[in-house]
Amino acid sequence: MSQTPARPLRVAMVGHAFMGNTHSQAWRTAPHFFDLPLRPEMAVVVGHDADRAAAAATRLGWAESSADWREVVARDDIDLVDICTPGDTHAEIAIAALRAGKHVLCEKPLANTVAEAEQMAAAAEEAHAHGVRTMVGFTYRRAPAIALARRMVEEGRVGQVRHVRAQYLQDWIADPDAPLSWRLDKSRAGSGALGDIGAHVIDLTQYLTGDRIAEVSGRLETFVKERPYPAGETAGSLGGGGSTGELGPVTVDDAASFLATFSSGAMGVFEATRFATGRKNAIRIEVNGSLGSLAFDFEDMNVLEYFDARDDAEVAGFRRILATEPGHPYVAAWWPPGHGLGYEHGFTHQVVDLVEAIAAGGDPAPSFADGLQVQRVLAAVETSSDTRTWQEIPPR
Ligand code: SOE
Repeated sequence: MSQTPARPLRVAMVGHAFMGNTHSQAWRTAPHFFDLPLRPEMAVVVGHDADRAAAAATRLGWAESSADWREVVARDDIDLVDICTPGDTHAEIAIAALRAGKHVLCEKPLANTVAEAEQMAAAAEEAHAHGVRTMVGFTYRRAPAIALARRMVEEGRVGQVRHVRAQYLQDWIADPDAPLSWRLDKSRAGSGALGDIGAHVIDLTQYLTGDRIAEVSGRLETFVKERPYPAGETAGSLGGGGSTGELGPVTVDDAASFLATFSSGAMGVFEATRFATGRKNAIRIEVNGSLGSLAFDFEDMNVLEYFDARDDAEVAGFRRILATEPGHPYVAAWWPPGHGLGYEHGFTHQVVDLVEAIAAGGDPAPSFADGLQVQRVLAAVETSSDTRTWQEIPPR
């Protein structure tokens, strides 16, 4: 059991829906399984409706609630602001928090536009000089099998990377009657499948390869252009003009695909869709190198497949590594071999890595600068789709 560390890290979380739930369970759990150098205190949860924020505080384990993020961000007794709101509010909250000297953890994608992401990265750089740190919530990096894959690439086990194949497949709006939500509204979400889930595989593939995407040729599609407003919602609350029962516009992509060239020359094929009927949260990544291959599928997230091209042909084949050994990243803190981890553990590991980096004065990754680079790739895919041209992504 961990000793109680002396210094607290007082956290304020803005937003308490799906991501707020995952982040809350991470803040609650991390100190119980990992020896953290700082003691997270779940100080205050913020939501725009005071009653719902108060209920969320009780349900999720926050000491207080507030309906005013500006007042919370300005408080002297808050050290870190955790942003779990839709993308249209990320920049304003993050920049205010950084200027107030708070560390910031921000959900992905970093922002809705490159311009916002640039402002956030600039604010982060300025604050960094005063010891303030930032992180973007690309949590899948912290699935043990993915972190193991990164380690194996670094160790040279796949040699020179030639192909990267990445898919993020969901199907939650394949039904044309699935209602509108903020995720289908460009003014709130920035983009659709591209930014919501494509951003994850952009980050993952760059993390795994240690390389960056240098150019893309993409295509976006919106299959269902109008959907019903959700029951009980006024159209106005989703930025439309109709009333419950009427159809409103979908202003984001349903699916995105793109070809990519990494700066090393490796070729990438990417797909992000909410229309892959039957696929719920399938993040599939395959890396083919001169010495071997790695393959991962989040729907079997404790497994990493590895092919070693140096094996004798007669016995060669993909081996199925169960990434649940104590020597695998993050696993020693949890259960005995074979018992497996889930989606939520990535968020706990995110808290652990962030708290350790803050305490050590290190640089948490992915930082806002990394988030900005992903944002540039997203924008390049969109421009490419609009103009039917290849688009280069400038190095930082
Ligand atoms: C919805 O598509 C979503 O919740 C994403 O927003 C998350 O980032 C992903 O982890 C799961 O799917």
